[in-house]
Amino acid sequence: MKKLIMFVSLFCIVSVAAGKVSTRVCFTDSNTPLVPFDSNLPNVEYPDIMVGTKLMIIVDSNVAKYWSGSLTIEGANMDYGVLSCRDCNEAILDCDGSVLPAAGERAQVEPWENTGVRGYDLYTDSRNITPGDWFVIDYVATNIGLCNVGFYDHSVSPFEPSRYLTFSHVPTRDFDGDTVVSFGDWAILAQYWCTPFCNGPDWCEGADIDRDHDVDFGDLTLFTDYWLERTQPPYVDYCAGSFAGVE
Ligand SMILES: [Ca+2]
Ligand SMILES: [Ca+2]
Repeated sequence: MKKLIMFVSLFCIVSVAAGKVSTRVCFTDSNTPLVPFDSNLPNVEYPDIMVGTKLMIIVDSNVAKYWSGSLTIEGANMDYGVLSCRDCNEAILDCDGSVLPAAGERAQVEPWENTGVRGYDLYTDSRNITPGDWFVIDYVATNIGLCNVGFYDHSVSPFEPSRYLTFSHVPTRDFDGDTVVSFGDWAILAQYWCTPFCNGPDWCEGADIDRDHDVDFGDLTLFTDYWLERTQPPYVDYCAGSFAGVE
């Protein structure tokens, strides 16, 4: 019996270590990974990000095999986040810039949209595929709340996501809209310090971060948590190999 358990355990380890197509997420401005709370759970939840934050979702693989899948946002989730591809050729519905070299020369990223769902289908080449980063799709947080991005592996099911990537969006601290949380935003917070009459939708230019109608130490704490972070930063290349292995 003990040998059987050992064999089954070994088999499981080998299965997990076998070929795998996964996702990882990075901030667009710095290639810094956004590390999930627990990458081993079926659905991957990420720490809070500010509204306006731009991320990259990279689909990578440790095997060289043909693969197809999708990234989608559906239903009410579309009110909170938006996916986009790079260098979209609308005439042929293909996004060259979202295809990375390891996916093969003829790999494709195809945008599509139906009622209540928008997404991108991802196809590797049938040849010349190598392990590594295959595709990159951009994501931006557009509203306060949760957004579930569906990741489909068509070899598992073309109809049900293999997992959801869940992003949690909190109010921006970039009150002056210059894409970085810095002294200009600090000045706005100071301007409203101890103001007791903040109301939506303005919330004292956003300085009442916790939306409790005043600007006090609670807001200051929430503000400093994001000091010098960026929202919609300049475009940079995808985060090649910076954090392989995290789903
Ligand atoms: Ca700012
Ligand atoms: Ca407040």
